[in-house]
Amino acid sequence: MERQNHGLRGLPVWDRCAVMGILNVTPDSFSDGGSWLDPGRAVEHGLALAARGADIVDVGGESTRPGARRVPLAEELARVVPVVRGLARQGVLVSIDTMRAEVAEAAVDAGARIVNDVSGGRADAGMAKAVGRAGVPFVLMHWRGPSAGMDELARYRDVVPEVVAEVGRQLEAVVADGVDPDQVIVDPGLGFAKSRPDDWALLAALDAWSALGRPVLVGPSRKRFLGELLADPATGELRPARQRDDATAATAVLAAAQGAWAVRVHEVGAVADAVRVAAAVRRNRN
Ligand code: PMM
Repeated sequence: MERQNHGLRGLPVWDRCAVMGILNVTPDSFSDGGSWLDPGRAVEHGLALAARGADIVDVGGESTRPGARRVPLAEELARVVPVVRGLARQGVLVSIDTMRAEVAEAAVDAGARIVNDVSGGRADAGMAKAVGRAGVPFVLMHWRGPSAGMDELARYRDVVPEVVAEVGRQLEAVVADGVDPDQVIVDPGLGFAKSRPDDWALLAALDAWSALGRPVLVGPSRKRFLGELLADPATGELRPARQRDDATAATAVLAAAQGAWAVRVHEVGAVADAVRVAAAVRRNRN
């Protein structure tokens, strides 16, 4: 049977691509902002995600949508820590989606077992050291700069090798700061300093990441490249974010079929089935 854990310590071994359910405790995330700001409701939603098949619940307190402004540290802590604690107490495997070392540390103290940093350790000079001390798995996403100006940073000659190389260099940087290389998960960062063609090119070429020898997480959920693909042919209007879940499930199948370690999604039900289908096909390939 295929082993998908890649030696990550502190995590279960899944025989398929894992499903990471998204829990944004924010007023302004692009597709679910404002839905789960109350900690009690957020914990309930996290439990529902787990019940529907999320292997991991990713808790975030700061929106990273294009143009988003930073949230004060105290506000981010107040949003996420009670939710992480509430879910961890009930046995949910929680990851913390943050660019701040202090939030990562507080979340790990509250029971988070993965740190997911969309800046890959670049936004906060203390992040890699904090993760190194905690010893938990670290999601290192490709990032070129803050959300407020990231669309202007989407300039590539050959996006796939450039993104892989930049993540490779950042992997070396975080390891130099104390992160165990065997605990790193890499992520192409769909939608972050990427044009829509860049997103498709990256989704189509997940095998390129084998050069780094690390598990790959992909976050396609409800993103704009799907909204554009499915735009109304008559008006050109983008498919609304909450009507992109079927397309998200399709991207999850494609990612899982290419050997992704995990997919990060808002609506887990169809995706939980989809990754099992992809695993069955992979097991039957010659
Ligand atoms: N995308 C978003 C937030 N966090 N984390 C990782 N590792 N990869 C992603 O692609 C990613 C992320 C933005 O989406 P959201 O606002 O719907 O959570």
